[in-house]
Amino acid sequence: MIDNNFLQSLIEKPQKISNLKFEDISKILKEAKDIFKEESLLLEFQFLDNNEEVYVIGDIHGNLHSLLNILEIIKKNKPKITIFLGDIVDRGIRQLECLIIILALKILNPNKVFLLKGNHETLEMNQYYGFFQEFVQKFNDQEKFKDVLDVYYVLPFCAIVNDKILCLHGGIPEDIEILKKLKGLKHENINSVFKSVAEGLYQIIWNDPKDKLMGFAESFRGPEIKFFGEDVFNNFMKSNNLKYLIRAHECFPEGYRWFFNNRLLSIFSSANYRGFTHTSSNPASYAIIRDDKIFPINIKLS
Ligand SMILES: [Mn+2]
Repeated sequence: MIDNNFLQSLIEKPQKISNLKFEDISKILKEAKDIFKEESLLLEFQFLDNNEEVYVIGDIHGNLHSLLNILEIIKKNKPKITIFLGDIVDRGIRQLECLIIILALKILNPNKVFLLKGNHETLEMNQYYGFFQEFVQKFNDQEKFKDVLDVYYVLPFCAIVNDKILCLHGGIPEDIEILKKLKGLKHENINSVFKSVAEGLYQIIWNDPKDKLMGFAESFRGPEIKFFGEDVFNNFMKSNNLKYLIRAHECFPEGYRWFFNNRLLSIFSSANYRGFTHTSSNPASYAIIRDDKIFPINIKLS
């Protein structure tokens, strides 16, 4: 067990994280992994009290400044639970700090803080966009990155709040049955159904909504990744008896963006995002779930 005061000190003074030895980082990764692997791949939360709030946080991408601003808001407003939609690392300048802070929060509050898998919680993306190189350069050993991958490997893929609100990183997959297949399934049981869920899980972390599109369409992001239109979105939601979808994965200059008659909310929690071709001046955004409704918020950073 890691000392709670030590974890708390990392959250309060993130500058300590870059001086940690690998042994400390490894302990945090392993303890977080042990918690995640006991969770269902589809998290389900029920709140009976309508005043209880869930905060949903989008991509962080190594933006420590945005993350610390969000944590201040959480500390002040005390939501019942907080769900991070993944993409914690890559691209930003404080990637290890962001990952370790969120894992420390998870270890300290396993029933209040949740992390879903994004497309950047993978080796391929980390090798291409920087976190793998940063980590290996710092700790001088490629093998040590395995501890990070062990965490990625057991992360849940989606969460449903009060049977009505689905949260995930990218979008709905073509497989309309995927949620039924994942229900109650833990990572250790995934082998039995892996073939039937693999493509759906991949699309959950990669797909994007698109206005004025019918059906699914090829995406510029890569083979097997899709755009989805309002008609297939409505089918998926109806078939699964869902009201809203909250997702992340895309940065919009205005902050959050609604799609499909205000039933899909897209959030992104890394302000002034350093994207592929240029730096955007977007505000960081997040969502609050209260009384089975969703409220998007753009943050003014301090
Ligand atoms: Mn993403």
